[in-house]
Amino acid sequence: MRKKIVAGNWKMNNTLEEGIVLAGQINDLVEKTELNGVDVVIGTPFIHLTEVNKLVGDKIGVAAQNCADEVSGAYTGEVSAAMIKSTGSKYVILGHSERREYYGETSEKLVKKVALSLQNGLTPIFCFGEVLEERQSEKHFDVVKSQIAEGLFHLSPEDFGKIVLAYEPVWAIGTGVTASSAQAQEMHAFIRKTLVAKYGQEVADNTSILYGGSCKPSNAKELFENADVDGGLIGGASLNAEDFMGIITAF
Ligand code: 3PY
Repeated sequence: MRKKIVAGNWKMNNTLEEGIVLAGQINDLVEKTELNGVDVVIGTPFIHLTEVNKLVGDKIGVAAQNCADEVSGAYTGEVSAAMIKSTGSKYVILGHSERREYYGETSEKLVKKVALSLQNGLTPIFCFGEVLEERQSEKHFDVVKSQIAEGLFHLSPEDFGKIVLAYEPVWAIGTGVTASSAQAQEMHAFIRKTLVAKYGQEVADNTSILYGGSCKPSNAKELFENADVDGGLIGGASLNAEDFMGIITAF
């Protein structure tokens, strides 16, 4: 089902105590705000998941930022999809460019992570996007299409319908540079057209496609007004409750 979603990605920020304070502030604001049908998600480090899930009300879903590509066993330092599910979390962010770049996250690994997430009833927020040189050399559409196809196009239409997509141009992540509203819409429309070709109009129309990359209260409205932008995956601005609310209420 296509939904409007604003999902925070805290990345590797906040001690447990700081995370509890921030989640409490976000929850208080969300509880007293009319959300106009927007689903709010907080993506925390693993150590916060249990506590944040206990603290937030029904209007907020909690996400992990990664999961293991194996079921269980001798994988020191890894956290499985089943463990994430057991904290009460509903979502898992997969394939973020920082994981692709720094932790060798390949499409092959992502296929396994997507499968384990779905088997455990988690909704993957599947990220992809081009680097600056790829955009400058006009390869950005091909790159995005391949990342989606390699990570997801083996799925049945039914399973694909459980995925949330997040287009995050790498040149806009942590740089303060945002894709213009027109650049975001152009890519999101291309993604939807790609989904129509693979899965048909109905599945494509029902897929939520989020924009990520330096989205903030000052540019969220313009981005979210686009027909094919269904919300945002928010980095830095999700670390401040009021800024995050400013984005949620931009719809
Ligand atoms: C950003 O906005 O910087 C992000 O990477 C969101 O995931």
